[in-house]
Amino acid sequence: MSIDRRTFVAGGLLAALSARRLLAEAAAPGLVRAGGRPAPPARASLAGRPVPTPAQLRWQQDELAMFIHFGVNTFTDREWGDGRESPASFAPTALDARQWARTARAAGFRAMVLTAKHHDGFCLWPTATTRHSVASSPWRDGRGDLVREFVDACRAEGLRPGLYLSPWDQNHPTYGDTSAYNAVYQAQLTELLTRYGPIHEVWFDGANGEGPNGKRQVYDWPATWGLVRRLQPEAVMFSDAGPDIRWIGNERGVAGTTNWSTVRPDIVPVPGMTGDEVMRSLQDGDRDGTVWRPGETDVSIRPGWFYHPAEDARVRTADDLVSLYFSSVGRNSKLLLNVPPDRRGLLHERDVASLLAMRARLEARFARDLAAGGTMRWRTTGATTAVLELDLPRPAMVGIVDLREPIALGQAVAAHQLEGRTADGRWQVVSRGTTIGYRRLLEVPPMRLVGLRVTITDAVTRPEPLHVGCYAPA
Ligand code: FUL
Repeated sequence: MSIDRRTFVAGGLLAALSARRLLAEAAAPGLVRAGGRPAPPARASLAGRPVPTPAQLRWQQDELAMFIHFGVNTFTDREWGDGRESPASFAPTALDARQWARTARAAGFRAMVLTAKHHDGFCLWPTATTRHSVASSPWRDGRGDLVREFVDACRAEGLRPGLYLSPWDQNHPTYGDTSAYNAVYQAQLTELLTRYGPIHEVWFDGANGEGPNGKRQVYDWPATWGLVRRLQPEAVMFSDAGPDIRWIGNERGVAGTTNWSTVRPDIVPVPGMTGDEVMRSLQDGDRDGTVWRPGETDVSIRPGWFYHPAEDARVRTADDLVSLYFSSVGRNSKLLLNVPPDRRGLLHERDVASLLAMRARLEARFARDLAAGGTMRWRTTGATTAVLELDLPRPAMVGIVDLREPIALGQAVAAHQLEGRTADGRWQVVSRGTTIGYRRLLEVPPMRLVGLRVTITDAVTRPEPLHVGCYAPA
């Protein structure tokens, strides 16, 4: 049921202490500061390399965001509507955005993104730009505002809210009449970004199909991005071309094993481009990138993005979800996991069960850092090489190694090797890899170890001390 959008879219030494403080902040439960002041910008950077803004850093540290696809498609059993749906079809019987947010929070998510409008053009808020919205539906007698309920639920549960506004609109009569529709689209964005308080992420896809009048629309990305910056300077904007967060290049939930948060903006200047070099840059980023634009991995818990009763038996298992976590968060990305509400307007029991089981598994896996209390030695061995040696406080079976760079200063490591030391004092190579970034989770063959060594064999600039965590095998 899932549609691959590419088939459619046309077109000095930082003390180890401060690294640890950065990580402690990442883990701090008080992280969500909706409406709070932004942290001061990162002062230092690695030899002039790009660094994240405070908003990009927060976005990454959230690790897990829940994507909510909900709208007329939920009721017509389609993935893409065509804009001719009757607003009367939008009739959830027991909608409770708080249940979405409660589930998200209980499952360890820290943000949520709602489809305020999908390609069919139906708006989930009462907009002045069209009658094709919840205001014409039977839900809450036409007085409902789902964006409001969503944002309120996020805030009540301490989650950062985000909104997806599809530029492709198969309902609006002006679509295809370029400047008229661009004005409508900007008016919609303005409503969304001025009525509901701080919005953390604004999500743009690149789909650009025909409108009801058979005409093709030319989007004005610079104006759109400029408007978001002006109305919500602390929001991050997602699209293939960012400008803040880039698409990871597939909808399978897999980031590149090489994943730079830096990109060359000339390779993907606008959303919706295709080609090998575009896909490579989305997936891996660019070692010589001049802009900080980390990758977001969006994937659904079900085959489709919208709810279909026939897919109730095809919800991803907790094991699948844990493996998605490793292939996204564990590869310097963020996981935007779609969990579509059903026709009641609730997350389905099966999805909720998988999410909570995923959380229990992740907590069990990362319950005890076997490196805590050990001794760490960091040594630079050349202009772009270094070695980190860790003595575990006691011998332990190790199955997962968690490496992190202090990315507030940028991303440096291009190649690394991991060795484990056994009780007889021998070192054995357990893995070799490329980038590390915010977080690199390595599943290694379970071994009883007394120490670990990470050798950085290549970097774009002098690397800063890494954080290393070790966990027992699953
Ligand atoms: C794509 C859309 O075409 C899909 O329907 C879905 O919303 C996905 C997340 O983005 O561009």
